[in-house]
This record gives sequence, structure tokens and C-alpha cells, in this order.
Amino acid sequence: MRTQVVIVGGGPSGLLLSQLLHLRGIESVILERQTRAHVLGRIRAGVLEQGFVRLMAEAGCDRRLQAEGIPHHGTLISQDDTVLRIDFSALTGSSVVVYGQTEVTQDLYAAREAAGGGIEFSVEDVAIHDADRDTPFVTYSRDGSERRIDCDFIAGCDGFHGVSRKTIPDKVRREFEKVYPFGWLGILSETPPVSDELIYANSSHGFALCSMRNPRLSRYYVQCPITDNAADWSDEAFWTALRQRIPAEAAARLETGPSIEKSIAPLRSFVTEPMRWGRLFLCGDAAHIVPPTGAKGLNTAASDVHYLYTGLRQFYEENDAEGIDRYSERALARVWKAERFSWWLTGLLHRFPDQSEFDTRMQRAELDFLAGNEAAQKVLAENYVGLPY
Ligand code: RFL
Ligand code: PHB
Repeated sequence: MRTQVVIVGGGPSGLLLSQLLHLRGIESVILERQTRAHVLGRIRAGVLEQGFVRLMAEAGCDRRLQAEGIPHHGTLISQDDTVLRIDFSALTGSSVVVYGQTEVTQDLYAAREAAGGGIEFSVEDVAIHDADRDTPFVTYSRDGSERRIDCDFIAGCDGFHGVSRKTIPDKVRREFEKVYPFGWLGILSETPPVSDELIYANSSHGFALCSMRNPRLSRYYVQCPITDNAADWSDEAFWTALRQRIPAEAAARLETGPSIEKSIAPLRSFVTEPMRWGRLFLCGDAAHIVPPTGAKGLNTAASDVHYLYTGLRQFYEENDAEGIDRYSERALARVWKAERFSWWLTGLLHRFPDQSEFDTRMQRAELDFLAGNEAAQKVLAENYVGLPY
């Protein structure tokens, strides 16, 4: 079999890229290790930048996002009972949209399927061959039989644990990493969100985040030791921890209920360079990870897709390789800024195991400065709503 672009990984990056290419008449095949139900069962991102929303519109997949996504014009940052509002609209003229990654993925699957797009689920042993030559190909197995697809390019959209990144030889690949000494315990509960806007809470008990998926579905997180097991956290223990960390007036109106999902995510900053090797291009979590504090993971995956899609179009439509040649450089320039923002916000809001009283005072002073300085708020807001691409 032959196609123009083999896309390894059917998460949001791979699906979005495939749909955008399809609308330009560029053929692709997606190879996904899991089943569709498994991919849709992962509860992840909730906050979309306008750049992401524009790409979904360009992909013809924004009908439900426009109808059901909730625009957020600001966010709340609390330090115990002191609350600061960052007004995105006033500070940047822009805003974000709350719409779950599950919904994004569902909309993209629906579009790919309506267009008869090739997605192979439950594939095993994906291997990328000859990416440094002009005739690359990908092998895999499915239902016990070995298969091969020849192609022009390979997009490695297979997340942090995928095979694409590791295909780049060690002598070419450089990796930069910071692992944080805590995780986020997250729950989903069928209760109304405690606040119309997200609350990022710094407290002496640790960080907490109040988010949502829709007016009847809340998403909450509390910082926890990375050694904890989600199954050992009862719902009651979770609600108690959350109440302790958010402002008292929010805690007083918090509606609790049974959790319908509960999991722990580790926090990591990670970048691999370069993001291109020959005819292989890495996209999204395959190339970089951010701690979720700045809501940048999915959004940075989307900016990679934008640069790669633009480069591939330029190649196929204008016979010009400039876009793909500069893909790694362009994507990384934006990735590092998202890394910096996520790292900074994580440091500002979490309790570190070795944190001294001095460190705590530094966090307080920075939050206090932020509260009184519009320029500092603007920097935060510009990064949160998303840097341009
Ligand atoms: P994904 O979603 O990991 O998809 C990769 C796909 O590749 C498949 N795969 C393979 N397929 C074939 N062969 C192999 N060898 C394969 N290995 C893997 C996998 O099964 C999977 O389907 O990567 P992608 O598409 O790059 O998307 C990235 C996003 O999922 C991720 O950045 C975000 O979820 C991060 N994130 C957030 N991002 C935001 O922009 N805003 C947020 O509010 C936000 N909140 C979050 C988050 C991530 C979280 N967790 C759990 C890590 C909150 C959390 C808790
Ligand atoms: C979420 O709703 O899952 C979410 C929102 C904001 C973040 C991280 C996760 O910074």
C-alpha cells in the first residue's frame, strides 16, 4: 500500500493533521495503537486557545465547538483567601474556550470517518524505516498479519510513549527534561462547577485547580505526592483536600458528588530537538511535554500541526520545501515559550517538598506584585490565551 503521509498516532494531533491535509487533497493514513473507545476515554485537556479554535474551523470541525464551547474571558488565581482576577479580554483582546479534549477528538473522528479517511486502530509493532532517505516506509501488524505502507512523509503524532521520537538516532537527538516532585490527582464529577471561571489556587496545603467541562460537569485537581495511588484516594478525601486549598467562599458553595473518573498525572517539562529527521516530523506530545498548569499541551500540539500542515501544503501545492525545512525551527521557537510559561506558573503555584519559608515568601511576593502590576498581568494573560502563530 502507498499513501502520501503516514501519521503514527490517532490522538488530537494526528487526527487534526490528517483532516487538514485531506481538505487540501493530500492523502494520509493514521495508525493508532489503541481502540477508538480507549482514546476517547482519556480525560485530558479542557482549555483551547483561539489558534486551536481557528484550526478546528479550518478543518471544518468546529460546529459543536462553536455551539457548546464556553468562552472564558478571565481566570482567577488565589493565594489562600486572596483572589486575583486576570482579565484576558481587557488585557489582550482575546479569550480561551473551555471544550474538552474528548469532545475535540470525537469531532475529529466523526469528520475523518465521514470523509472515508483511513484510520487503522489496534495496530502493533509500528516501525519507521528509511526516514533519512527519499523512500521511507512504515511497517506494523494488525490482526496477526504484517503490513507495510510506503509514503513520502511520516508524521510522528504518537505521544510521549510513542515510537517516532526514538526512531531519531541518539547521536542526532537531544532531550531536555525536568521532572517535578509531585503529580495532579484529577476527578470528574457530575456537579455544577464551583465558579464560572477557572480557579488556580496556591495554598499552604498545596496547589488546586477548579475547572469544568460544561455547566453540569466539573473537573477538579489537587497536587499530590507522585508516589500516591489514585485508588487510595476516597472521594471524601479528595473533596476535603480541595476545600482546604481554595478560597473559603468558594469552598462554602462547592457542590460535591461521586467522582466518575479519578487519575493521577505526573508533571514533567520535556523537549526533544530537532523535531524533524529526514522525512519524519514529530508533532505534539511526541516531541514535548509541559506540566498542565498553563493548559498548553494540546494547544502546543495544535501549533505544531499548523506549521507542519502549512509546510506540507507548500511542498505539494507549490513544490517548495521551505516550510518543511524550517518546520523544526519554527515549531521549537513557540514550544520553548510554552515550556517557559508552564514551568514558571508551576513554580509559582505549587508547594515543593523542599520548599523553604524563603521560597514561600518569594511566591507570595510574586503573586502580590502580579496583583498590583498590570504589565505583569498582561504578560501572564498573553501567554495564557496563546502566543501568535
Ligand atoms: P496523545 O493525545 O498522547 O496521542 C498520541 C496517540 O498516539 C497513540 N500511540 C501510538 N499509535 C501507534 N503506534 C504507537 N507505537 C503508538 N504510541 C502511542 C496513542 O495511543 C495516542 O492515541 O498526543 P497528541 O495527539 O500530541 O496530543 C497531546 C495532548 O493529548 C496533550 O498535550 C494534552 O492532553 C495535555 N493537557 C492539556 N493540554 C492543553 O492544551 N490544555 C489543558 O487544559 C490540558 N490539560 C493535559 C491536561 C494533559 C493531562 N494529562 C493527563 C497528561 C490535563 C491533564 C491531566
Ligand atoms: C482541565 O480542565 O482539565 C484543565 C484546565 C486548565 C489547566 C489544566 C487542565 O491548566
